Amino acid sequence: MSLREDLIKVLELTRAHNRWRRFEAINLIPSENVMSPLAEAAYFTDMMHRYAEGKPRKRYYQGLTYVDEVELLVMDLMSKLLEVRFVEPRPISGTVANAAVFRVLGRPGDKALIAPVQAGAHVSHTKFGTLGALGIEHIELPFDRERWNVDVDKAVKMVEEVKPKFVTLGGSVYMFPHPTKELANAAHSVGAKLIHDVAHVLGLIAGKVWPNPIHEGADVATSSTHKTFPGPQGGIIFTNDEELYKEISKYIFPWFISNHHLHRLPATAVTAIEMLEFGREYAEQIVKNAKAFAQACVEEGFKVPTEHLGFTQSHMFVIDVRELGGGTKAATLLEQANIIVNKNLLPWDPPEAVKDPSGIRLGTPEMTRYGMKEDAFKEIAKLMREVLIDKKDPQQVKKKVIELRKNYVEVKYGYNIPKEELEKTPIKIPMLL
Ligand code: DSN
Repeated sequence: MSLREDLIKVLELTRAHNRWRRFEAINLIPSENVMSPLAEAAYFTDMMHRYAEGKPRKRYYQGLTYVDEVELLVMDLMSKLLEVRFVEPRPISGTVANAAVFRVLGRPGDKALIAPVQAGAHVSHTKFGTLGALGIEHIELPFDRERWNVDVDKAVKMVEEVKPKFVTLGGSVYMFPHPTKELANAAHSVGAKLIHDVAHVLGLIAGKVWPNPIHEGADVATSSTHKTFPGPQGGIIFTNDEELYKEISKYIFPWFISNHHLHRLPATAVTAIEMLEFGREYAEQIVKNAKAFAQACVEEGFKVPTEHLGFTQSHMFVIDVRELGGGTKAATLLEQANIIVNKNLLPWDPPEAVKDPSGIRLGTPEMTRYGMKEDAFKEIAKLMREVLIDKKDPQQVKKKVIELRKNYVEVKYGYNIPKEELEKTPIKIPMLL
């Protein structure tokens, strides 16, 4: 192919992606979301080309007059939103946030207790990921399958016996709040720290529909900024512990980042302001939608293993699809019908089942952001039944999915670009559609 043909191809692939994911597909991946038009405009700035090592007003680079002020605003707005004293906004992802905290609190050979992998601990919490790369040993906390949560009594005993350097809660399959208070007390009694990774539920915490672990005794929380909190992809650390904050801030640069991808900052600030204004309404609707969607899935004939617990208190739930051919087949067929979900390990799966696990994981944040309410999610449950239970041709169901999606293309609970901003901007860069 000529360079010209390559150029046309890359632009066409990008267009095809944008059209598919913005206008034609229903995205149910619980770790994804979309920014508002104003946050997107604030993301696409010259800051993406600049460097800023160090902290605001104490940089190793010049040219950061405005970046410094924006970064300070992000810290201030996120502190207000999360009702904490200290926010470190420089990690470029949740995994980098975890790496920095794990490294400050642990050394090679130390032990950490984590939520069980099959029950949703993030790979960065484990010996297979960041914790392992730091040489820290992972030991899984006992899990109560009936309650779909960490088994508190056994976990407290384990903390007292193992005496780890830290305990990590939170994860990626996260329907019910983990027992932060009890494990913080246990950790503190043996001189350990409690880290809570709230990546999945940051927007729910901001909207006051999920407990804030820092208010429940966790020493430090880590997160990404693009799941239920609908900001740009990035990471964040927050705490009320001044000493710990200073230690983390001292080491995150140069240990884990040099530049921290500055174009994230204005978009994160816009999203924080949106969440201060609309966050409660948005978070409440996310959870209402998740409960109604899970209930509708059961009514359509799917197995939701947390039905006896009221399905979920968060933005997500899982379906056991073993009898429908397994997670890989189910997720593939749904994708052919333009319904995007994850395949996911369920608690009884061995780790090697990761390529074809028992479950699929579904979440409501993105489609709620596009304005879907409970009735729309009931429609989605019906369309999923047509594909997976009635075994209809996914290509036929896809037509109905596209029709449904047409009604939900504008981002709600966020800001549009004000007309006067559009008129005064000298740079006009449309998304390729
Ligand atoms: N947390 C992962 C997920 O839940 O999809 C992404 O890092």
